[in-house]
Amino acid sequence: MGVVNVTPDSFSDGGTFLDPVDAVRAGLRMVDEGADLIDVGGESTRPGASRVVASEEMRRVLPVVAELAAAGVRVSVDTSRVSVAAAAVDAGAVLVNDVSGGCDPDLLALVADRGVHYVLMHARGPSVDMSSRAVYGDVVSEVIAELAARLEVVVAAGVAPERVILDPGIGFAKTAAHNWALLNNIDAFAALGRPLLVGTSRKSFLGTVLATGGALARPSDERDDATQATTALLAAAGVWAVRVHAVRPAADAVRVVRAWRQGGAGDAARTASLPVVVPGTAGGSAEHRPRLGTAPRTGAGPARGTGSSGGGSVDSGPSRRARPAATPGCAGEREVPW
Ligand code: PMM
Repeated sequence: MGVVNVTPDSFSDGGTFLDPVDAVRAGLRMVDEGADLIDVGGESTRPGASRVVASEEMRRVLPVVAELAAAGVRVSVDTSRVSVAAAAVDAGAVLVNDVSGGCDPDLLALVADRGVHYVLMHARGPSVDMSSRAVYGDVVSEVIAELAARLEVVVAAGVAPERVILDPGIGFAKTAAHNWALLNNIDAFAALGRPLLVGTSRKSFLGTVLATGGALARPSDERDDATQATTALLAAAGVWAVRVHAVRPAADAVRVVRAWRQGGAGDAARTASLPVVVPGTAGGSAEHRPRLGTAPRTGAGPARGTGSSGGGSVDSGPSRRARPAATPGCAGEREVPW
């Protein structure tokens, strides 16, 4: 998954793709370099970031989503807002990447109705004060338990379980030590029974590890080599996808891991990472095809749900949908903080 942040202030690529022409060009280049998905975001989630208004977020992402989708690119929209997600899906996005952890029932209803894929990322609240929530006894078991609880809410809201991808939320309400513990125990997430997406790219815990003599963290634009180390290890661990800014070296790392496992057979043909079902059509497959590893690490899937919403149109949402009464793991407010 290649990242295109159409923001002035993302820590990793802020200001680089503010012009939609540059953003589209970057997304197309990432696809050429091996990305299966392009994640377009219009709101920075760096620690301490304030939210932008929905109209501005839409203004930033929609032209980019529309143009990439029209060019045949599988587009993911990085948003926790239902209005932005709805417009992006209308413009051709096939996946909603929700860093709020599924806190807005309306967003979940949209995902269910439109039959798009959904990334459920672990977070404990909005970026503005997430550092204060980085308090765990055992971070691995707590993040897994909190993700499992959120997954139940998501499925109860009518989202087909096979369309959900989980993400431990590296850096979101986590210290560097928490991030390393999660990565070192990434296999434990197989118990959740869903594919995993992991985003380590250029994050500050890598900069800290790479600090030299004067103890200054390596700046974000010099963390891509370290990111490739995490990509290789995550691919070897069998995760479904990594979310990266520098696509070519990540794609190379994935191919090397695959060749390593297959005795040098390599990666002759690109495989689709998403079983894309175009909303409103009956086509597509509901099966999960792991992209990075050779062995699915999905464990036993959640018992609920049949995936029958796949390919459904706006007005054909599943009848089992229920509005969740409580949203454990959410800050309690919907639009602000999320
Ligand atoms: N990280 C960022 C933004 N969106 N989405 C998912 N699913 N997982 C992540 O780890 C994640 C994300 C922050 O990184 P950026 O500012 O470079 O986009």
